[in-house]
Amino acid sequence: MSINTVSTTSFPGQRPGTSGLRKKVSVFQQAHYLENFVQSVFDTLGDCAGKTLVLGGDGRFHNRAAVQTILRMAAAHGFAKVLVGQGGILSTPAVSCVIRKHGALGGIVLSASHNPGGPDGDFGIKYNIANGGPAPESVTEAIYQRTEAITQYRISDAADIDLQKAGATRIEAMDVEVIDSVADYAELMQKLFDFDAIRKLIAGGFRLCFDGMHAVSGPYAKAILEGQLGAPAGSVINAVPLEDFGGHHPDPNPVNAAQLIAIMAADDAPDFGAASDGDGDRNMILGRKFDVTPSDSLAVLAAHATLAPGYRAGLKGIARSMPTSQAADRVAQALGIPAFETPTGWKFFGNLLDAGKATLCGEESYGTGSDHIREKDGLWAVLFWLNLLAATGKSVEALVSEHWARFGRNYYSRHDYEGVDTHAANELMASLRIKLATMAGQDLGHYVVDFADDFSYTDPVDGSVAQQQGVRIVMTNGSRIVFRLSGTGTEGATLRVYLERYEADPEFHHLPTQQALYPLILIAEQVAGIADWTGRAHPTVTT
Ligand code: G16
Repeated sequence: MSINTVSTTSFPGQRPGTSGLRKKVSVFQQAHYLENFVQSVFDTLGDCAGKTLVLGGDGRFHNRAAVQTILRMAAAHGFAKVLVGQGGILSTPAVSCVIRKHGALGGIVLSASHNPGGPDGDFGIKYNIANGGPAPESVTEAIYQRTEAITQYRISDAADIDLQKAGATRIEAMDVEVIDSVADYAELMQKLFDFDAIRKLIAGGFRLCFDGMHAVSGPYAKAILEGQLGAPAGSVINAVPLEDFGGHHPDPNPVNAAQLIAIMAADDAPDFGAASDGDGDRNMILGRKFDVTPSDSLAVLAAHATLAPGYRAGLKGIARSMPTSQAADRVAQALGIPAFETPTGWKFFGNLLDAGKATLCGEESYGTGSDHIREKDGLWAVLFWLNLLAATGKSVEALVSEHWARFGRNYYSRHDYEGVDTHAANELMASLRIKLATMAGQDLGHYVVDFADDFSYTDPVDGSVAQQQGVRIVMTNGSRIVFRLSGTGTEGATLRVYLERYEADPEFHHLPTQQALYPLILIAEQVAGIADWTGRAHPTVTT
């Protein structure tokens, strides 16, 4: 074995987006592309002697090859040890959990999350810091600057290691430990939730269906839901991770999880349905013939949190991303705890969690989590719901309907226009920004504009500022329209339009969502000139 220094030249555009660097697999397969980015991460970290790195991914195409490359580079950079998931598999929440439990310097997650996989699909890489969470923008920006200047990287010429067998081996002077992908994570879940109560619920005939979407959470769900909690075999569907996710889009929303939606819509549907995404950090929650929006899920979990053993002491605060509905704010107000509004991106929750300002966090993009780790956590949300259902004996629909009756309902929907011409999308946003200054007080049919701005966030812990985080038009009655461009797509631009209407009167709590939001949808299309700029009469995906 020897360590070689390889000359390289920089690639343009290796700037991490909302959640790491995401590109087509073919881009990552170019010679030196992955190596340049990894060396830039290591250079940004500096001396790693004596330090431990955690490494794993969601099992998508190119995962194993990338793991072997990164191991050889970590050895060349002088890491003392790497903990790598068996088969190269670790869900994003599991990486966060393992970093924290083992006091690692950080971790590398190989995933493009909910984006499709396979040779023609997407690949991604993300660095997480010692608190287990995504690197903040100061770090990702330093990594990017390094990718622009890189001229060489260092790599061992050691042979591939056997990722299938748990146990210890060495590359150069570095210890490599192949760890059980599920064990540390499952141990943490047992501390947070009342497994006995959930076991009893299931033994009593309560039926559930979890859709692993042929992505990373299948093995975790099998081990915990079927193995530890006694759900009958087959309760977890699409449980085997596949390199191309079976050709599907591993994105847990009513459009992409169509099989689960059909199961939950049947007359003999299970009591509870859920799905997770490519890397296991997202969740979708369903009741029998009933779906729960991610924003409502956060609010319901917050309102009942003390029923779960890990949250008995109560919540310190609740944080949500700006486009997420304001339902959770109402719970925070009732509990007398602070509510935080951050830009889109889980990394913005890290400081609030570290500082003990927030306990629960959530995003409209099917992400929910807490201070137990520093990533959103799909299976954690599922277990939290199961704990609440076991503790209250109520159905999903009853819990949500009662919540609306108490707090009012925030009707909510997101309209995505995918694969839009990037220039046109930027022009649309620019033209919206020009209108902002004159919008306050404008009469828009059923609504009067209270204020309109481009969301800017000052982190209450370190004072860092993030600007241009989404154009919002807020009506005098609290209803809102938000426009922003996605930071996770790999083809053209994706325009996201977020629509929210608050309804206090229980008599109007059971309208079809798109109908309830129709006047706002029309305003959004007109104000932004969506059809003119994008050439699209309708969104690609409505959730
Ligand atoms: C990532 C981020 C989330 C964000 C989501 C969508 O999730 O971690 O915070 O809400 O992308 O971002 P955008 O609207 O910019 O596409 P994931 O699950 O893809 O890592």
